[in-house]
Amino acid sequence: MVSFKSLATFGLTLAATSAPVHAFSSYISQWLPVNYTTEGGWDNRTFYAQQEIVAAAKWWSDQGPWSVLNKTFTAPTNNTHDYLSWAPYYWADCSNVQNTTELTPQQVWEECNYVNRDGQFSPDVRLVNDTGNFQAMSDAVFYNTLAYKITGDESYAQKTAWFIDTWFTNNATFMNPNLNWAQVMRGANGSHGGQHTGVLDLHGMTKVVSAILVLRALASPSWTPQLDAAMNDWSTQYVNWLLTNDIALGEKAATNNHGSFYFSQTASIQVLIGDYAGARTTLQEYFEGIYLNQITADGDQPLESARTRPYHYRAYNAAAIITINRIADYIGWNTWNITTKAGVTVKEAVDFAMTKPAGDEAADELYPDVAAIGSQFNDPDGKYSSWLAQQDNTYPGQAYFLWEQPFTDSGLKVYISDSGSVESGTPPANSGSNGSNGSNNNNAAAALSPSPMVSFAVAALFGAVVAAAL
Ligand SMILES: *[C@@H]1O[C@H](CO)[C@@H](O)[C@H](O)[C@H]1NC(C)=O
Ligand SMILES: *[C@@H]1O[C@H](CO)[C@@H](O)[C@H](O)[C@H]1NC(C)=O
Ligand SMILES: *[C@@H]1O[C@H](CO)[C@@H](O)[C@H](O)[C@H]1NC(C)=O
Ligand SMILES: *[C@@H]1O[C@H](CO)[C@@H](O)[C@H](O)[C@H]1NC(C)=O
Ligand SMILES: *[C@@H]1O[C@H](CO)[C@@H](O)[C@H](O)[C@H]1NC(C)=O
Ligand SMILES: *[C@@H]1O[C@H](CO)[C@@H](O)[C@H](O)[C@H]1NC(C)=O
Ligand SMILES: *[C@@H]1O[C@H](CO)[C@@H](O)[C@H](O)[C@H]1NC(C)=O
Ligand SMILES: *[C@@H]1O[C@H](CO)[C@@H](O)[C@H](O)[C@H]1NC(C)=O
Ligand SMILES: *[C@@H]1O[C@H](CO)[C@@H](O)[C@H](O)[C@H]1NC(C)=O
Ligand SMILES: *[C@@H]1O[C@H](CO)[C@@H](O)[C@H](O)[C@H]1NC(C)=O
Ligand SMILES: CC(=O)N[C@H]1CO[C@H](CO)[C@@H](O)[C@@H]1O
Repeated sequence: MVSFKSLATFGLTLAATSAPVHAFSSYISQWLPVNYTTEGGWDNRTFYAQQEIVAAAKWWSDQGPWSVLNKTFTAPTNNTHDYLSWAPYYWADCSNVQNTTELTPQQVWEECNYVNRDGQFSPDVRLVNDTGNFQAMSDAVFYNTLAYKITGDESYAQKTAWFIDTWFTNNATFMNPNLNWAQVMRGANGSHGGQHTGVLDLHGMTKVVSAILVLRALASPSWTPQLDAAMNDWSTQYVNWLLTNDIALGEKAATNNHGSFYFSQTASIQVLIGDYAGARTTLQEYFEGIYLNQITADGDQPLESARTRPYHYRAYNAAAIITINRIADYIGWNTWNITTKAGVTVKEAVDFAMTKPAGDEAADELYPDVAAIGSQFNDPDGKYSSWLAQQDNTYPGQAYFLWEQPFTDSGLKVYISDSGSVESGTPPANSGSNGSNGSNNNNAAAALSPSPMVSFAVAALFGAVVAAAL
């Protein structure tokens, strides 16, 4: 039932400032096509997407590094290395407590009952923010790896290695390789233990893993043999937890997006440690298991449409399936045409999702899925590109346009603004962007870059703002 989403909404509530800020995208789920990324030589239509990626890498980097030790709370073990998160959609209802004065936060967490409000974030849930920090780390790793390839500047790879070391392997700051305390149920009637739904908190591992595969393939000096060995060691322990622990197996049994992300996360880590046979078994279990009932003949994903935020959840599960297909690609198994019981694939799931209005949900969550299907299935009649062009006339400047190729830019003109946002058209004459006025260029990355770069004044502002949330 439970998922987590929209740090955007949450961060804005808690930390809004007056400064307008550009939100760099945090994609739901990605698996970089490793050979395509490593080989480079991309079509120059991706020029602005590349610039956007470099700006995003810088923006995320300025906020790091991140560690589970950053939080001021600990799990009930008192072990500072334990990952901890609270159940996101459970709200305190203190009507069971006969209090005559305000309760302290601690009393609320212990004495009040907690009630599920699907899709709505409990206001204080990110006081324990390992979830947000992991997401930020995974995005920083993802964008910095791409920026490294784009610019050839080793400092981006150094950042990637630093962020990975700090979160996973550094002796002082590492996370224990388990999720025993994820999405903990608080309250008088809560279990105070981790729930299987919390395994979803690390679904962004696919971004980290595919980035590491790229660094390995590029033989980056920053990705040292020591770090590689330490990360393999961590991953071996963690995947063992995923494959055997009861909490993890509960998530594996989930039939909706939770199950899908269990399989994408697990298979990706098996690939990282070189266990391709294990990865294949994991993927096969998905395609012969929960996948079969996830998409109906009309392309609906009924388990997602039933939720309080159906547009988000359809895009979310489709993103998981796309990632699963890409991991299979990596180990040399083309699964894109494997059908559900109803005879359809993720293509039909995205087709269906495209027909539904976003309502008050974030419309752009679906765009990377649409581009993925368009590039993977060649978009012969321009259905996906013309839909995207209608929804977002800046899409050729969005990061995903770099790796969702081949895919047309629909002839759209874009540029990257001083703050790093993708804009439609050509830059205003006196804009600081694109070299016409270098005075506000504070982007070290651009300065170091051997390739032509826009000058970005990327503001390091309040965190939290992510366009395409989880
Ligand atoms: C790539 O496109 C950009 C933007 O249109 C242009 O400035 C640049 O010269 C192009 N580079 C090449 C190698 O064509
Ligand atoms: C989070 O922890 C890392 C590792 O100790 C540290 O370098 C970083 O400054 C911390 N971040 C914050 C915001 O405290
Ligand atoms: C954790 O610390 C608290 C407060 O000091 C203590 O009451 C509790 O017994 C400790 N838990 C464990 C598992 O050591
Ligand atoms: C009881 O505590 C809750 C939580 O602090 C608070 O919202 C509520 O107003 C309190 N009740 C009274 C009568 O003070
Ligand atoms: C906790 O109590 C609330 C209010 O009575 C109820 O709605 C909820 O289902 C309970 N949760 C659990 C896990 O029992
Ligand atoms: C790691 O930390 C532990 C305890 O904090 C210490 O005993 C051990 O020697 C450290 N290992 C390394 C390689 O620094
Ligand atoms: C990626 O490149 C490697 C090395 O050239 C090759 O062995 C592998 O088959 C390629 N993978 C895919 C999915 O094309
Ligand atoms: C699906 O199968 C068709 C027919 O064999 C093939 O042309 C197409 O390339 C396949 N799609 C993908 C994404 O592999
Ligand atoms: C260049 O940008 C700076 C900072 O935005 C601005 O103050 C200045 O007027 C601009 N100069 C020109 C020639 O546009
Ligand atoms: C949670 O972490 C993210 C990423 O570091 C940050 O942007 C966000 O502001 C944090 N949320 C809160 C409530 O601190
Ligand atoms: C389209 C365009 O004008 N691109 C330019 C942006 O700025 C960089 C660096 O100043 C130039 O190299 C690009 O040609």
